[in-house]
Amino acid sequence: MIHVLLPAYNEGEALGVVIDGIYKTLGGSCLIWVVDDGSTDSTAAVARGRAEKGAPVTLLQHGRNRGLGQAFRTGLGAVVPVMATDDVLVVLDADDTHPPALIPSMVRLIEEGGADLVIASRFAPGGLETGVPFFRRILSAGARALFTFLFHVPGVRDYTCAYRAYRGDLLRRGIERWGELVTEDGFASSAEWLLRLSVLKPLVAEVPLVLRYDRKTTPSKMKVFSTVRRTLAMLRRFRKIR
Ligand SMILES: Nc1nc2c(ncn2[C@@H]2O[C@H](COP(=O)(O)OP(=O)(O)O)[C@@H](O)[C@H]2O)c(=O)[nH]1
Ligand SMILES: [Mg+2]
Repeated sequence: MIHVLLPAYNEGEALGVVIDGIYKTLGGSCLIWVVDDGSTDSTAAVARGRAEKGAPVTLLQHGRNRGLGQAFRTGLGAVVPVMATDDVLVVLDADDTHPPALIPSMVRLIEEGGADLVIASRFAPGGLETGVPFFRRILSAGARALFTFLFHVPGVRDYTCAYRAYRGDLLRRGIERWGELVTEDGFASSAEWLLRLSVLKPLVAEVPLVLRYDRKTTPSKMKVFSTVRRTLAMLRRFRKIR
């Protein structure tokens, strides 16, 4: 079974397209978990509408906005307990910039034993970013250099893209090791999750991601300066506890 986790905060305009793309790609072999994090737009209504039409969507909701990391924790808390060892969890943005067409190749790498963790990577050969503001490109390139320097994880080029697939067993071992895979509340949570799993020495593979930022209809929720600050603090803490 493939579980797909979509953290969504005010993604009403994009979420329907994303769910339809996933369902078209995977059909009945998936369960889609939407974490609506206190959205004030149609996000919840869109998820419910797709479920009523028969798409395998489960809606998890926070009463108020609690941040991307808390959405990941809520999602992990719901999904991991129902995952079999070789089930796969795929996480992607709900803003229609992460093409669902990559999911089958990511899942195949895990099912065929080639990987425990697969990253849709902007920095793998063939990867590309379209429409990403210059400043954001500098940031992700800078993050890549810093992470590689401090914590090089074999197989990883893209440490900050959240579009990934995880083997159920890896997630379960990670939770046994750490209690929580995610403690950060904001966007630093995604890198934290990867670093925490890295101590288990997973087999990591990347597939090239063409990040379609030019398709983004909803505003970015990333607070750039706070993300940089929190990421640096997370890295300092991780050095001490790993
Ligand atoms: N649940 C939840 N999801 C969020 C929050 N902030 C952002 N997201 C989601 O996380 C994903 C990444 O945010 P996005 O705006 O696409 O960031 P960007 O693509 O890096 O500019 C999207 O699916 C957002 O809806 C939040 O506070 N809570
Ligand atoms: Mg996005």
